[in-house]
Amino acid sequence: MLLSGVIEGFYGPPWTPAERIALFDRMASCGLNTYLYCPKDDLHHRAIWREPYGPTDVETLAVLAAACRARDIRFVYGLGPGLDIRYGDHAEQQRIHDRFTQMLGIGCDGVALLFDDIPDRLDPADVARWGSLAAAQAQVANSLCAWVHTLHPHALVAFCPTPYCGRMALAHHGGEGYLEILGATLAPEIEVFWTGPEIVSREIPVAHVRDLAAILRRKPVIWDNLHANDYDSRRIACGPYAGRPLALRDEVRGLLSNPNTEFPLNEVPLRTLAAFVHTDGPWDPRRAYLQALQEWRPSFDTVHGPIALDDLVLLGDCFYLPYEEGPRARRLYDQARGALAAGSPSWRDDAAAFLADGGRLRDLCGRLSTLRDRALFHALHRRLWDLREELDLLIRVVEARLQTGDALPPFHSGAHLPGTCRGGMITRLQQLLAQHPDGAFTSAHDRARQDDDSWERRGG
Ligand code: GDL
Repeated sequence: MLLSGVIEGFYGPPWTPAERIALFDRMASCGLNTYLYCPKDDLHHRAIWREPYGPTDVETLAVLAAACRARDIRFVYGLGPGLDIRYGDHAEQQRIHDRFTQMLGIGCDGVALLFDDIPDRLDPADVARWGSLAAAQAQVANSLCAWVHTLHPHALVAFCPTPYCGRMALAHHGGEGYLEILGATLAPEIEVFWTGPEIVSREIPVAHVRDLAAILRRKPVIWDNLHANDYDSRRIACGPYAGRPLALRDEVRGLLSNPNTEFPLNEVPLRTLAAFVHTDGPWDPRRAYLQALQEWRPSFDTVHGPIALDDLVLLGDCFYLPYEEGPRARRLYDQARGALAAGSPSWRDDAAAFLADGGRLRDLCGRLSTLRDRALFHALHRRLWDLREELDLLIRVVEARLQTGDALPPFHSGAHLPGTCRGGMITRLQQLLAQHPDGAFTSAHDRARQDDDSWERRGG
């Protein structure tokens, strides 16, 4: 059976127990079967992995395990000892077993050893003993697997390699031949995670996965970061599960999504993943997205009444997928660009269209502050605020242009003073480098110098 479901494996605040129960309900209702617990910022998962959980945490995890069991969902517990483990030290292996004894004891039915995002070098004693990082890690995982299977023959055992995507493998992250050594030495019953060609993969082609499977000597479990947003606090990934052909389902052992950090924002990612897993085809991600938004819409009830589906689509399209906005957002962007373009013969048409659609979206962002579902509002709030602010500014500029004629006059607004508008250290640092469409960064020195001069003139 294909493993399908959710990885709580992002950086940032882990989900609350109540959110996880809501997750399991959603998973059960749409037929997702596996949950992997491994929030990077559960201190016991990585930073203090050697320390056993205290009784309160154990009780919390036991409740989750029971909730999964009641819904026929596999509860896999993941441990990330890679930041500082000494692979050859027997006591370290014992500590790993101790943690999993604790977790298997509360009813989890799968274990995972995760070696992602760790230093890719070995302690000299381990180099002498194992020869490579891959061999050292495989040995720890094999010993865990053998031990777990003596106690629980059907428990899932999974492993995340240090190079976990195509780009890392090409860069020989983890050492020369890491994946080949892993494929040859890791016990065949251990599942291996993989995020695709990239950490956040726009597409995961069948050929890519087949090549990998040949090296690993097993089909991978996809750890899908398509909907993760922990790497950029201004974004949400609310678009559909996309960029993966249906045929991928036959090439992998599982498809698990590591989605948005804010739990309430994951309705579309989860519903469309489930639709992808279960559809008899054909597969149309946009259709699945529209369907999922329709199902999500009741949560968007405000004190002034419901939100129209059309408005929700426009909003969702602004927070779509990592590499693309949805079509309605793209249209809005083109209208705004056209309305500002110098010498464009159609700028007035674009301006009118932008004022209509942009104004609607700006007002919607305001109205959503009265969402009855306050958890949803809190999860959305910062992004809604940012979007509304930028739209509001653009609307004022376009209105000023419409009044003065063809030229775009410099626009001053008492509500957008330098420093309070797009200010702060992070913005200033971002402005030091310009990124080009091919991904390259170059110095934005001249621009930054102008900013610095104006900063100094303001007495900053
Ligand atoms: C990663 C991390 C993951 C994080 C994600 C998105 C894996 C295997 N590890 O590299 O914890 O949430 O990127 O930022 O994906």
